[in-house]
Amino acid sequence: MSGTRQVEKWVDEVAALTSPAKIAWADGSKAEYDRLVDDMLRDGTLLALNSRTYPNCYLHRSHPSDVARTENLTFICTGTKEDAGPTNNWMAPAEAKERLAGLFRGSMRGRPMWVIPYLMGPAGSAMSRVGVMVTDSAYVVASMHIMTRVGAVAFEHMRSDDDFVRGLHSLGDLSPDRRFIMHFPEERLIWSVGSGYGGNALLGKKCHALRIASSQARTEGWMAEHMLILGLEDPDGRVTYLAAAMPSASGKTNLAMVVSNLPGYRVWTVGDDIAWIHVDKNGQLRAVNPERGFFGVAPNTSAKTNPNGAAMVRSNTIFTNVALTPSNEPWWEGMGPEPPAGLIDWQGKPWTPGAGPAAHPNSRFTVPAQQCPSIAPNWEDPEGVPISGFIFGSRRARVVPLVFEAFDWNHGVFLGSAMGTETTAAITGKVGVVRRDPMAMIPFCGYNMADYFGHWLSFASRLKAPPRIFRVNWFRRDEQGKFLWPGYGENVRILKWIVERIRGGGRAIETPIGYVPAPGSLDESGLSLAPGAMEAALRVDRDEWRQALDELREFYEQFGPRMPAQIWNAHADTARRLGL
Ligand code: GTP
Ligand code: SPV
Ligand code: MN
Repeated sequence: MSGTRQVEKWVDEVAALTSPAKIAWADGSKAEYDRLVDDMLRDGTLLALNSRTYPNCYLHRSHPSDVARTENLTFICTGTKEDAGPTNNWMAPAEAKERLAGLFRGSMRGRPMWVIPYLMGPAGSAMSRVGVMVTDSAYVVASMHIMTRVGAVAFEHMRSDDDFVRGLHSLGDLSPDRRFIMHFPEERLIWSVGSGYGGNALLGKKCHALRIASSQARTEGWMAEHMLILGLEDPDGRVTYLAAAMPSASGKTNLAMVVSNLPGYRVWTVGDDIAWIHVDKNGQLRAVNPERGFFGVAPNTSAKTNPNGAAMVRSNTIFTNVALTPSNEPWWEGMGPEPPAGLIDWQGKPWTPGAGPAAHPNSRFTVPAQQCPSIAPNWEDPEGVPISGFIFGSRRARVVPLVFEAFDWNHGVFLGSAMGTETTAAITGKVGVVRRDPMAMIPFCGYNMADYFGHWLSFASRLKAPPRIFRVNWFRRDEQGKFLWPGYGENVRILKWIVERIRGGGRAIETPIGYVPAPGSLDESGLSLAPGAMEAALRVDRDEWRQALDELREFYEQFGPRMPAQIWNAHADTARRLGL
């Protein structure tokens, strides 16, 4: 197989740079996947797991210094620094290419180079987009098989000869000193070298479907967001679709497939990480999941916390950096059973209790979305699903109530822009530090974030009825540091209130920051919270918010005059309502 003339031309250029021993075009077939797996079992890239309890499941161990996204090595290479904005690393395109050409030159010598044509989004959808990725990693090819739609289907969706995102990837020597993840949004081009892990290397995901796509979406009038998509079915059988942005390792996968603790309610999964959202001809937002699989966090996935997640990874799954039991089964912290004797840690060494986590905190599973028991029957509908509400969630031990609703669209965009979160193991660096993460997009916005806020604001006038916007925080803690809210399956109670608000009915009280559930309006049937816990989870603390607004002012100021006036106005209105 080969693609259009433009594809072939680019592949030739790349091959001239990287000098591979041969070029293999991926067709996305099962035979090809099986061959890749066989090769990787032979050379030790994969280990076969217990074929009785985990059929067609494999374990991969990445290089110990290559276990999470490296944001400090990730760049947006626009013509001007201002177009990348103050929250992105920037390098001039010519300089970036010169530096990386040095690393790519001859990097595939003696080894095969795969060309992976892939489609992001359902077949037949006008919202879907094409990429062509080149890589020297068999693990990446197999992962792309699971995460995207690989093969001829990609070429069939090209709207012109050069309608594809170019992605060049090489493992290089895996040294963080020679690792770069470079984006050229103006050329729809990605160059990634020196990492074989996750969002650094599976270029269809963060690099294409978020960083390049967000820039493309701005030009074309749609949205590329770090959001799950779910449908909440109520006891009358009505399904309301919501999209929720939450930072990395902060609950999207869990919420997207949550098993309801409320009788009569059920959640259908459309996507767990990325949403592409368009305005249809009736002024309604419609979302598709550009991905075909889940690359989800393993630790804390259990039959208790995430029964659908636990069930779906029992076959056809590639695990990366989890621990291994003596019976060749994967194991991670929070899985449920106690660690068995003779456990092997994520680096392949014997594990002893007290020696730190056996599975890497950012260990993950890669699994076809189709295997999720709650996958929505219409998850690949080319028209997408109609979005009635947006949720912004983050990890905050303090300040942010369990749930509240924005006054209107502009206020909701302000709340999204105001998000802060405690960092997780999904990125290298310190865990648990509060940082600004507007719309959970700080690592993924391929252009100036002030312009991104402006883009969000621009939808109000294009929509018949803009979706309601909600803010959630499952992670608020009490004085002793304990979570105030049990989370997981109980989060359906919050979804229920949100859908009641959207459909009319759910009761709320007005506070300076938005509408908070009125006492008794959250369904607490069958739930026993500690006395006072609900009040504490919903409380709006004036002093904490005053400080938050100060921090926010500092964050906004770095954007200078590019910051939309509506955001500053919402900030000022909040201060005024707080009596400041
Ligand atoms: P990315 O794939 O990195 O974008 O992350 P994600 O947002 O899909 O994260 P995921 O759902 O995998 O959440 C990962 C972490 O959040 C795990 O440690 C979970 O246990 C924890 N988590 C998810 N939901 C809840 C919740 O409701 N309450 C609490 N306390 N923890 C949660
Ligand atoms: C995230 O970090 O938000 C992820 C995992 O979804 S990765 O694909 O590695 O970026
Ligand atoms: Mn993510």
